[in-house]
Amino acid sequence: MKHYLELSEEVQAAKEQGKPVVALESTIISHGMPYPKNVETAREVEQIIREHGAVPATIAIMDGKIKIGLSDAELEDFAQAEGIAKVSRRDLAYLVATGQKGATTVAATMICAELSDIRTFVTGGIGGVHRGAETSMDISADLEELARTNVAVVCAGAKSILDLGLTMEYLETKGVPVIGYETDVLPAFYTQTSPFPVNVRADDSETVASTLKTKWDLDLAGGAVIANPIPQADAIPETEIAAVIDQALTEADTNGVTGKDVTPFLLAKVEELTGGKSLDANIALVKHNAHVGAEIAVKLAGLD
Ligand code: PSU
Ligand code: MN
Repeated sequence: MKHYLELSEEVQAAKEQGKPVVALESTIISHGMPYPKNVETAREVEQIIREHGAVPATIAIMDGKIKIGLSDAELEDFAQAEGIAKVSRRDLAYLVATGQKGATTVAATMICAELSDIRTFVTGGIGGVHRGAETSMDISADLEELARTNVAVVCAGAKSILDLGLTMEYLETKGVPVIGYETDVLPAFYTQTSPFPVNVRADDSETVASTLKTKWDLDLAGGAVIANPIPQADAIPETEIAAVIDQALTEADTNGVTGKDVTPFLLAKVEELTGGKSLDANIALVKHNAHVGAEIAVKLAGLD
């Protein structure tokens, strides 16, 4: 299996020295943000992780390999190239086997992180149960992955393009801890709060790290959501974002958007309708997650 993995020199060195490594996804780069802010953000996020004592590993598929850690030129390529496949669990083998480029979602990044023994993963938001899922059955594969793969995902909750209540129910059923980082309620990506209580609250990275270590020591398989609210200064007022999301959802419906295209369509539409304000918020929250995620990875490494 290991011959499918290709670690960057930086990640390889970190592994040999027992330094903490933080995984990062590539779908957020190729399908989640426009060029050039996508690559600028990717670089800044990697830098924040280094400044907090961990090593970043952006994960993507290319040349028949699962790349764990991308070079600057590879990051630039994933940020610019058109038509890169969005890779979730079911797509992974085909993209590797055919040597095509693929950007990994939360689900696929978790799989690849676990294969390379990385336990902490930082992103913006996870996929979830879509509104109307009772008829569309559109439930992100990210949730099933959280149920089975041993990687903690540091995020700013999930966007209210989703049904956050059903998303929390699904995670509860699947036994996935949702740890609120300095919060009692699930953050809703652009806003610090939502009406939905988290599972447990942690006010420091030690508590998160020891909870994760204990979970895995007890063979409680699966990941965890570490829900870290967007900084207040970067949040978008609830009423403002709610109207935009409603319009984006209507347009997705009118245009007949389905399957894996739904989330990228909604992200781009929300950005367009807020005149780029949502993108600024998105960048700010990912950087904040990088800071918190690196601290958790450092604490976890200390416990091992
Ligand atoms: N939510 C965001 N930004 C993103 C995504 C979700 O706020 O970039 C991406 C992630 O890669 C996530 C994927 O894993 O979308 C979920 O897609 P789907 O809903 O098709 O499972
Ligand atoms: Mn979907």
